[in-house]
Amino acid sequence: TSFIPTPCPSILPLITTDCAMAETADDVFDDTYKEKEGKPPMMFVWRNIILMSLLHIAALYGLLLLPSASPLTLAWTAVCYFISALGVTAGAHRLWSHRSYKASLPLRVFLALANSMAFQNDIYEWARDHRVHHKYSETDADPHNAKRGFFFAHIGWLLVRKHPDVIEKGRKLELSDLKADQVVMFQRRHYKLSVVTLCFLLPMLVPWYFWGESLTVGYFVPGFLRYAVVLNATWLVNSAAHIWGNRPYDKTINPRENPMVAFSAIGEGFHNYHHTFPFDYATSEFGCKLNLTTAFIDLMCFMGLATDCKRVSKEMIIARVQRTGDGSYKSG
Ligand code: ST9
Ligand code: ZN
Ligand code: ZN
Repeated sequence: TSFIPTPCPSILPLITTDCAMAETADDVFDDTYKEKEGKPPMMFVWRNIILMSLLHIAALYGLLLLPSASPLTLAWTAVCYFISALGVTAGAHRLWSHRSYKASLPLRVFLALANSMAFQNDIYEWARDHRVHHKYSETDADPHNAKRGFFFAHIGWLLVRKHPDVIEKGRKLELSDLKADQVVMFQRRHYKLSVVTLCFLLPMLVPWYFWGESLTVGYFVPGFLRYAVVLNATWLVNSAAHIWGNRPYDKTINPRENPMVAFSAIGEGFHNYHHTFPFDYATSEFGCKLNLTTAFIDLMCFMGLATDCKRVSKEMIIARVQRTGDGSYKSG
């Protein structure tokens, strides 16, 4: 594995060595930022409140339609869940936000298409918000600051205007790697069309065309229900995994190890580890355990489509556990 060692801007001398392997330094916590005095007004975005409510009503209707869906449609729904989840986990998160491995062009194209199926903002915007989340975690400059409570971290942050510090700090991030990636920029240019096609039309039309499923079931089950479940599984990483769980690697930060979240988010709930070592491609010490995304990236490496997976050494983990862990560490 080859690294381009980047000087870590982190302030804690203790963790400087831990992030010397990082390829982007802008996902490392910066404790020089000081929140401004006073609370800015909470400005509701009614369009989003209405659309998110309608989405969840449509998803509930999809739940009611589940008994009338054919087994093939249910299997297709699971396939759509897995593909769209990978577009977020292996794509927007581990590849584009953290640069924790390298992906060939065909894999990047697949991940960008899968990402549009997940409809969670385009990759550029997602990665920019995510880097600012790591760098200013749980401050006013964090888009889904978990100190503002479960609801805000889960969905509330998408229903109000952003705190001005999110935008101010986000504008200073180093994003040249994203701007230089033609796949990322192509997806951004054609985002709306790609979402309509991949998040809604494709999931609905495949069951209708290939095995005669009704368009209604196709629209509400692999369409809206799957979309809403993937969204909520993702949001649980920001809410539940910042609130409930152990902190074996760093007890001074809020993100936690939460196996339930890891299960639903195909490997992304080991959040205390991930915020401690954001450049690790597995986002967990334990490889593929509860971590289908790591299994997928390993498969891509085996097929020659991915390389340079970054990993933290056991010695570095143990040293960190002894220095900052909460005492709950289990090595397996
Ligand atoms: C969704 C995203 O759900 C989910 C992300 C979750 C992340 C999870 C991370 C956890 C770890 C990974 C786990 C993965 C697990 C996956 C499991 C799968 C099973 N920096 O945005 P605007 C600029 S999306 C720099 O309008 P407002 C911006 O460029 C769901 N600049 O802010 C613009 O400038 P200009 C569907 C920034 O007005 C200006 O500011 N989508 C930044 O405050 C205004 O931008 C939605 O629901 C930044 N960070 O509105 C849509 N941010 O004008 C949601 C902004 O120059 N979004 N700027 O271009 C919105 O409607 C709005 O963004 C808003 C805020 C209402 C929330
Ligand atoms: Zn991350
Ligand atoms: Zn987090």
